[in-house]
Amino acid sequence: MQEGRLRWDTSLANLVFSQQYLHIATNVPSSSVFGFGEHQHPSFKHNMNHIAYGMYTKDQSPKMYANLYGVHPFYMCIEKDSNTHGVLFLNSNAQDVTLCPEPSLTFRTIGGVLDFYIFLGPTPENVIQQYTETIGRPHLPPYWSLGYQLSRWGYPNIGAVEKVVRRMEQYGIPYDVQYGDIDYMDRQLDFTYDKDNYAGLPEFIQELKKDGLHYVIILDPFLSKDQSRGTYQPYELGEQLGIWVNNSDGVTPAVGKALSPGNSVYPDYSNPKTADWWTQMCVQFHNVLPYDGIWIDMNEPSNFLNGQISGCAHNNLNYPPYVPRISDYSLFQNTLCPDSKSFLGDLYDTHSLFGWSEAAPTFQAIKEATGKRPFVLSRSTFVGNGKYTAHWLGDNHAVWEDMHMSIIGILEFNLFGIPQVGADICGFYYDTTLELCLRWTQLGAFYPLSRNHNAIGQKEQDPAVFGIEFAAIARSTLQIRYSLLPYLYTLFYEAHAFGNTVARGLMHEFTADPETHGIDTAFLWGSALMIAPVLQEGARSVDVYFPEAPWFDYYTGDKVPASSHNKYASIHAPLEKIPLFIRGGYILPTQTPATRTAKSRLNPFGLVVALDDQGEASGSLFWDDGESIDTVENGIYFFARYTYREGHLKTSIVDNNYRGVNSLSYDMIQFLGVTSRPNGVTVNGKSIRSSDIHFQGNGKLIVHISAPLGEELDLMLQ
Ligand code: MIG
Repeated sequence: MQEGRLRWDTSLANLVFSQQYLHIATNVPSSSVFGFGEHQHPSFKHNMNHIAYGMYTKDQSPKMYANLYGVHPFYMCIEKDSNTHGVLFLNSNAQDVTLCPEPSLTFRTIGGVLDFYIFLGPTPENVIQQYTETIGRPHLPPYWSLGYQLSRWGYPNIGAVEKVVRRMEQYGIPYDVQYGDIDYMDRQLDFTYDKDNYAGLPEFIQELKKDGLHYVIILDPFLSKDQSRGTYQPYELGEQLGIWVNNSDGVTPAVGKALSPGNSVYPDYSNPKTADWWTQMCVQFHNVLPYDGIWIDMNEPSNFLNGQISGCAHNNLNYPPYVPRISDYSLFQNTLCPDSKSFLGDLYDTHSLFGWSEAAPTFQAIKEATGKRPFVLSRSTFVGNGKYTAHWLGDNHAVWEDMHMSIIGILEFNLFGIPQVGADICGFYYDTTLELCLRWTQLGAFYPLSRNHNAIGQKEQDPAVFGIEFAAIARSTLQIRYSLLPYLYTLFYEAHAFGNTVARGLMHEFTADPETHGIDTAFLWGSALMIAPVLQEGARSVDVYFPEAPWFDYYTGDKVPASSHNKYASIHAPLEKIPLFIRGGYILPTQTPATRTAKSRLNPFGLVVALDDQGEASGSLFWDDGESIDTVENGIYFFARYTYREGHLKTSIVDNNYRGVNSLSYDMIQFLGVTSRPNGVTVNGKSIRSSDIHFQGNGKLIVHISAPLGEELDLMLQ
């Protein structure tokens, strides 16, 4: 980091600091600016041509430039010398930021204080490590939640779910999680299930579990207040406790209209009493429906009315003098009135914290109910949500453009410290098409959160519904995901322990190459795996940019020729293939896939050793039981570091406190970029039979071995 470099120069405009209008503007050192959320916009690297983004949580299907479900006033800027810094504006009021070509940023908010944090990097990864150190590191997800997930709104009954489970099985498509959307509920009432259409749901969930599947249920943050007395305990108890968001009088509950029948009240999760009640309701409901995880939806909070039933009064909170550039310039469109009262203050100040405040009590509830590591999927998020939840990008459309947008969203949420993120694979609204859904399944196999979901009324779009050819492609692509899960899980460990991103833009790794700043059609898992999906209908090739580094084709092991470096090369991508590349210098742990992670976790491990130009590589593996609470904090895990140099692959076991490794072994080591066939290979001093050594002319060498995972491996190429 250079001394005396100016990253924030606020001499641009006057500072305004008043009760309901705060304004500060700054020049920034370059126009390579990333972040601010949650929005859909056409490029990861922001357009600085007078673009304004509002930030105020809103139930709104992704729409260009509009404020969406979450609020993240955080950006990262790559300076001219490629040092990178990040800035958080910690403020929960409705606000906007305007990006201008000077380059400059203008922040306007309508409350709170000007509370800025600057993270000096100097690398993009360092920035996110420092940012998440401040706001809370992402939780370690349960291993099963890294498996493939299936959902839809509109399974009419349990039989429809059964049918999907069966055809997934029939085609052997890897799959770990089934969701229950609001269809499972009795009239969309939280903490109930439909005893007609979903009769036997508890037993059904038990059956799924026996089969290694997990079941995640949706819950909405509103409770119907209009059920007959004595029939809806969650509401009655909450009413007794007085835990709802209140009207401006601070006493009477704010009443809106949402999914459930009648009118609804909203739990005020910022009140510790509400948090306790919610946790208790979720725990109690687990005795009825043995769910594994919880999906919290509509927590912006969403309301089908604009404000309360009685409307919003004409005052400074509901109609502030300056309304930021948010949709419809309204603070109460499809939500409660800003003058409503929460425990922490007026919704005017706390509105965008609603979903965030629901996260910790839901996380806690799953811990208590299951005794296992929680999985919470939240639609609304704020700064710090990653500590408790995953996120999906909301109600997208089954159109090609939204596939591209999903990459941008995923990269952004990795900047926001919520690395377990994905978009609805194949699209939520509209009927998908076979080719779109196929390409999206391929891309979605590499979302950190890989979930196919769609809306009621749309056609079925699970990967088993399109017939045998589609199913075969989905199977083989998801098998790649499953075989790489040990690598992905290790990245999640690094995110949890050190704050690294999981999915990252090429610019994180090749910051000095300005071409990478603008790339959002390809992305990386960690440092070592590049994913370059087909994003266009009819395309059978992808133009892939190869930054200066050794790259190997994942499928063949062929080395990308140096003549293709620092430029775009056309890569063949027939329907059955998503282009993938492994970066030289890295070692990736793998495992033989299975249709469930419960099974794949017992399979033999492998290593992919991709050599750099010096013939060296390194990597690591984090492993634990995948589901216990706080394994990292309690040190109950296995961690190995791998290095390869001068023909010598070595493991050093750094932590060895997970007994489960004792029944696991390595069965294959793959080398990429080997210059010639070795004369022999030894493992821990013993020679490997030559029939177990396969060398391909392109530098790919496969060695079949049998060695315990829990012991240090010492492999020599002679
Ligand atoms: O009014 O639960 O974004 O994923 O399927 C719609 C039904 C409420 C919105 C979510 C979507 C979910 C749907 N929900």
